Amino acid sequence: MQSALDPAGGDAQRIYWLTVIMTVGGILIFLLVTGLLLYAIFAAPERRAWLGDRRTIIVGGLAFPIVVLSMLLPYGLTVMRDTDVPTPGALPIEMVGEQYWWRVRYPADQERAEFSTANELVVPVGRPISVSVTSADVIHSFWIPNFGGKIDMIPGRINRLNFTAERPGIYRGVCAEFCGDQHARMAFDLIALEPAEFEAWRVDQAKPALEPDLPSLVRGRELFRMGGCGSCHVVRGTEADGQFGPDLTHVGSRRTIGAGQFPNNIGTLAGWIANVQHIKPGARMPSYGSLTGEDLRALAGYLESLK
Ligand code: HEC
Ligand SMILES: [Cu+2]
Repeated sequence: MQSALDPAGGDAQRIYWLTVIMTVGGILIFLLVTGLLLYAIFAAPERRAWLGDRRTIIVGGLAFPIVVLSMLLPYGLTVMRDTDVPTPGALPIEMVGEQYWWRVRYPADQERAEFSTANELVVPVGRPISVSVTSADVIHSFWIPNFGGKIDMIPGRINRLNFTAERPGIYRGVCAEFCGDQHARMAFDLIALEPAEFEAWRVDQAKPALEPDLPSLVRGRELFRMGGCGSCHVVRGTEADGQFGPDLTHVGSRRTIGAGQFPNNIGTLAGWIANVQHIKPGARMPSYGSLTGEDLRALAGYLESLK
């Protein structure tokens, strides 16, 4: 679900009402003025004489716009003042736009270690969130329509977006600034969880990867090592420590792969590994077309087991 007309957080609500009031108000005034114009053209001269009155001019041409505009201006300024306000105690999360995916980092706090994930921004409902965004390559733009404003991700600069999710749910976010071939395939999920669920998720994500417990999964891990996947991907707890691509430590727990492109399951994982340049041409990962079907299944099975 992705809609600016279904606000799910504080700012989005305010911006939504500003849009509604401006649009409806604008339409009403447009209809009024058009009505008067038609009346002035078509009404009999004796009947429309009042239109030329001094009083009509003062009321319609002076008083009306002054009253309307001096109400709208403070309203608009108040919305602006109340929008994107940093809240003390907000949960900090960092996101980095990459061609063509999203790196998401949860910094350490007193109790928890930091960890990274990809293409999923998981937040607790009811708690203010402060997302700092930047980019690793070109300018991207971070936009979750249900949560209000979009914000540019600019290399070498940190921008912030503050919001609070009001109800649990999954909301789609997109890159809103053309950033290369696969710009249109650069999406992510904002997943708003109840606070307790969020805590459980966070504890799980901070853990190192699960040890494979089946021969086929052990084989999958071996293929991952031999294929050099670890030069671009981290799997915490193994020797794979590449920083270029998404952190795969808990890739099996994610809803989608490829920045929101495919549902996450063993079939799509295998398809991704063998054909990434076919299904997301220009993505910065090579296709591994020469793996046998059996190896591909073992490798995809291993990734899928990384919950
Ligand atoms: C040259 C660096 C590089 C190598 C080598 C590489 N990858 Fe990737 N991988 C990437 C990048 C970059 C992405 C993100 C692409 C995108 O979504 O646009 C990615 C995405 C993925 C994803 C999807 C993750 C997600 O959450 O969306 C999986 C799964 C994956 N790679 C598995 C592998 C496997 C398995 C290997 C080894 C056979 C491998 N990769 C080798 C760079 C690499
Ligand atoms: Cu982008």
